[in-house]
Amino acid sequence: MPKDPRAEALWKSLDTFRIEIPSWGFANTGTRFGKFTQPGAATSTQEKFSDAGQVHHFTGICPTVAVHVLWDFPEGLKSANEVKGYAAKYGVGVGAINPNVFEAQIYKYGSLANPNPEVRQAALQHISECVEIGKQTGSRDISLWFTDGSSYPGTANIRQRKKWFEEGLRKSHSQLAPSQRLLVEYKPFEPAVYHTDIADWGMALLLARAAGPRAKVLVDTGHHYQAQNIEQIVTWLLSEDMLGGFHFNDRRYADDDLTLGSIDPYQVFRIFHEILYFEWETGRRADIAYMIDQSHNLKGKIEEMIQTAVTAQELYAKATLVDHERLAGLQQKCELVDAEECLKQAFATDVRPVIREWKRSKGLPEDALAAFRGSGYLQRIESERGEKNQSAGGSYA
Ligand code: RM4
Ligand code: MN
Ligand code: MN
Repeated sequence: MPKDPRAEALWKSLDTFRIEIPSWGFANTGTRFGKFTQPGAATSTQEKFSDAGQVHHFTGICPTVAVHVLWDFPEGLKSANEVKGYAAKYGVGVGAINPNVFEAQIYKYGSLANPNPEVRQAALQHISECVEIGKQTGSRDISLWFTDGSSYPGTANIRQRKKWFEEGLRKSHSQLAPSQRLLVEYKPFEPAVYHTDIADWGMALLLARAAGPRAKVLVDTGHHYQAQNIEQIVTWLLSEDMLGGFHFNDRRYADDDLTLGSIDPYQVFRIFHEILYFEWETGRRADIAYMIDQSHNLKGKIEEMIQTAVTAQELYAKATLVDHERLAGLQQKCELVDAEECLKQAFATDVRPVIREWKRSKGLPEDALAAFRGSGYLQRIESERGEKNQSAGGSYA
């Protein structure tokens, strides 16, 4: 461990920083117009876990994999043991459980807020099965994202739908084991384009509060309007003890699901900074699940996931370099230039030498991407899966 106290703090933060990767980041994905296939894309849950295991093997910081029920658990609860087996086989754990109440035909007009009570019941039933899956896999978080909303003015009773959501989330919360949490994700648009039932952090916050004490808000960094101050949302949720986790990704226009930090690394740094500043001020660790939610349509899937994990680690490390005590004093005296410089200096510091040293001490490769490329894994899966993937893509029409 280095002697300098700031480098020591950085080192300690590297020991604790972990980020969860999504199973769906390894399968073929595309745009609204169709899927682009990759010869090495995962074609089964087992393959997704195998690929995720590679990311953890080379980075050492991605020990869990978020899963989507439906895509990864074709037989629901009955698939739980099988999925647990894949996780163990490839050296990772099962992370957040993501229910899927947006693909089946019955959800055309919504799930928990569907005017039809039978559909609301079906959605509740699915979420309750996901809670059970979580108990079996030892997953802490049930991560809820809903497409519920409407696309034309006057077509939905928005207040009534809010009540249905309160009711559904309360019932879902009542099924949690004491160790489990519900995370409520928000998104202002898409696929509903006029109104979305859970459109922003304030709505997610109110619904999480209505659901119960173990429901928190999930911030997906791609789910905001242009120019919205995301780190302010983060600070408000922290101060309300309502920030449960993140879906990290970057965006240029809308919910682009680009590689973290590819467009605006300073944004990610500012989020980490606010979290670390909160921790310094309160003397307690913020209980936040850091997760990735990206769709790698064009880049190699495993390579991009490694790139993402490495970027997250570097930006987090930079944020630990902010001198909090000095910053607090400067803020108090309204010393604007020097206060801002506290952030800018930390952001400009090259943390890679310390991270390399930390990796060496953990027996990890210094360059995760190069080590993965040199391993031959990609060539192997491309030849194994190439044929299956050839027929997987194409247009939706
Ligand atoms: C949504 C949202 C959810 C994710 C789906 C696939 O935009 O971000 O978290 O599960 O995409
Ligand atoms: Mn998301
Ligand atoms: Mn999204």
